[in-house]
Amino acid sequence: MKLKVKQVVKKLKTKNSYLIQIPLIAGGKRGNLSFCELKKQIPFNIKRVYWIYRVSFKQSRGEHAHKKTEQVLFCLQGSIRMKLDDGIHKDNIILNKPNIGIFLGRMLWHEMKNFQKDTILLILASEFYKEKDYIRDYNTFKRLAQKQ
Ligand code: T46
Repeated sequence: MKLKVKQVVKKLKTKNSYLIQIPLIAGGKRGNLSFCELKKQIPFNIKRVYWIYRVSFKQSRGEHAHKKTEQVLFCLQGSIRMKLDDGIHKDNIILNKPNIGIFLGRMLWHEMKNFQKDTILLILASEFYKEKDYIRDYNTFKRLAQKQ
């Protein structure tokens, strides 16, 4: 599924990854509202939604890649640093705006760290949870990534 270019705000160095911008309806005193829709901002059928919260600053999460699952992550509140690695290129970005998401495609080693207090990370995923889809060993990931 190809996204319209205007929603892709920034391509990243790592393969299979980019930042997307979703609408932000600023309501003044009423506050803000953002949304995303299938095919417009989300390039896959969403099978699963999960969220990560109450993570301490010193704790790293992720540190794996997915064989098949594609995901879009939104930092709804707070801030995190995301480190991406496709086996050749690396990216290191801060995610801290509720209307900016990051698309993570297949075979992308990712780590989330530096969770600020009260950070809430929302993730939309293309597949149901299956541990077999994870590559949790970095050397195995490197070997498989180089074959791609
Ligand atoms: C990812 C990053 C961004 C489930 O049972 N169902 C689920 O849908 C998920 C996501 C996890 N789990 C279980 C598996 C583990 O026993 O919850 C436990 C913690 O998962 P994990 O250590 O993989 O969490 P993170 O934060 O390292 O990674 C998560 C996702 O698992 C992963 O797919 O890409 O967030």
